[in-house]
Amino acid sequence: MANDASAVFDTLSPAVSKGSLADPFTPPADSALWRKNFLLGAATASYQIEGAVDEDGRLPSIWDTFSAKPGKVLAGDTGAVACDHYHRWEADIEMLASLGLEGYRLSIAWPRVMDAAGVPNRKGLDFYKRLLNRLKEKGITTFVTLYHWDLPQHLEDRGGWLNRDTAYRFADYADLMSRELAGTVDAWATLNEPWCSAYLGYGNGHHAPGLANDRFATQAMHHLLLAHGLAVPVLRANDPASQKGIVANIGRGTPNSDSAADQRAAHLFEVQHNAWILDPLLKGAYPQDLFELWPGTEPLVLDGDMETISAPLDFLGINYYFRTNVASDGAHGFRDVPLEGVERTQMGWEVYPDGLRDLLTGFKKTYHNLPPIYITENGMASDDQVTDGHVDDTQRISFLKRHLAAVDQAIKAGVDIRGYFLWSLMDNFEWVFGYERRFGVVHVDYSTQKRTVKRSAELVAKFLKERKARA
Ligand code: IFM
Repeated sequence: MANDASAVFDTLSPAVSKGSLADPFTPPADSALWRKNFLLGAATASYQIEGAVDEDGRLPSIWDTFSAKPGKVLAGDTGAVACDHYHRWEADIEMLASLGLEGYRLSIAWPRVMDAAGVPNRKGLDFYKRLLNRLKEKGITTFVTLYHWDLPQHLEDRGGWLNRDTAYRFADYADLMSRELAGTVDAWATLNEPWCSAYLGYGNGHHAPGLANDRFATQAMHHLLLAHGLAVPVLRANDPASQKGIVANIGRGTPNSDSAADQRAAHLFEVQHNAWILDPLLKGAYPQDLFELWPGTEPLVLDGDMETISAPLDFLGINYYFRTNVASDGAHGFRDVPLEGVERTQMGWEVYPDGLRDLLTGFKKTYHNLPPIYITENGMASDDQVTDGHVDDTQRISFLKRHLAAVDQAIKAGVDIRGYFLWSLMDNFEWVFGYERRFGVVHVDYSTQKRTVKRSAELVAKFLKERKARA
């Protein structure tokens, strides 16, 4: 669904809109990206942009608690203000539309819309209603994620994702949201990146709630996937016209040598990052190799759980960022062996577009029931500065071009990929890295909240305008 914001394009950098700058972004003429129905949008998440953590009845989330603990987040940053999107949402939607972006992926803050007894919080619900209605008025396709890591703290106080009951509370939350928001959401994603919630949150403790135990990680994952499986039929019943799916981050692991041990290490890396989530969803079983890596960590699974988890999906969201080069650790697992002389981003992550193509084509072979795919996140952080009112994010432009070429190659190899969302619409709270790492295609000055469209966004806008003109 395209929106009509071409007039605003003319307010962008004059050099780009007049075509006097070289265009290092526009895909080649034979790229699938030129297809009008290939959705090109941008993504954000509630805790990373909204701020207003104490307003209108919002309850604390595990990220409020975690980021308040000394030493957990770089520079002691928290999401208390973030991009102040809760107050600036109208201007932010204007900006999104002005770029001609056709899709917007956002998430709902669970602690903003429901209290501990499950009673709806009208003020919180109204915020999302206004936002989604405005997006619909603008003709923007809406992808709504129900859980992008901001678990209500009161649920964590009762065990969080280690407690099976949290999965049932999630289904209640999905019920409320889909009854309230039906008709304004084109696609529902239950969870964002359960790998991060389970492993970083409960396995190594780097993320909220900060627990570190492999057994916790596998049990938390099971309850997260169960929550997803319980929510899907609820969403189908309440909002039949929308698509239902889930978003997984995927990782490419490559072997450091041809040795059988290193090949096995790379396989185990991908089992831990990809198959741990995709096998239960698409095959109805956990990969047994996972328990070779983490012996004795099999989760408690009740009768019927795997059927619930593996109910058919309308789409699978894929988030991809980098690859990891690994070697055998000499025991059951793998260890990272960072490659020298490769291109990296501000995160230190290797730029490796082929990994996206190779994983997607591999999934098509592995999963015969692979649903249509949206790339729900892809992008990079760079230390962007505003100079004379402009941000020249050269590395990001090249990164996006190369990753979109990888998507095009996967489509040509037969993978059904329907769209791509830039991560992120604007710089935001990058979890444990706070505000230092800038992933946006729009720069945010956190002292003034001024937004400055980066050159990458100008070029995406220029391409979308050309595509629209040709349609
Ligand atoms: O910022 C995150 C996002 O919340 C989830 N996917 C990865 C992004 C970059 O780290």
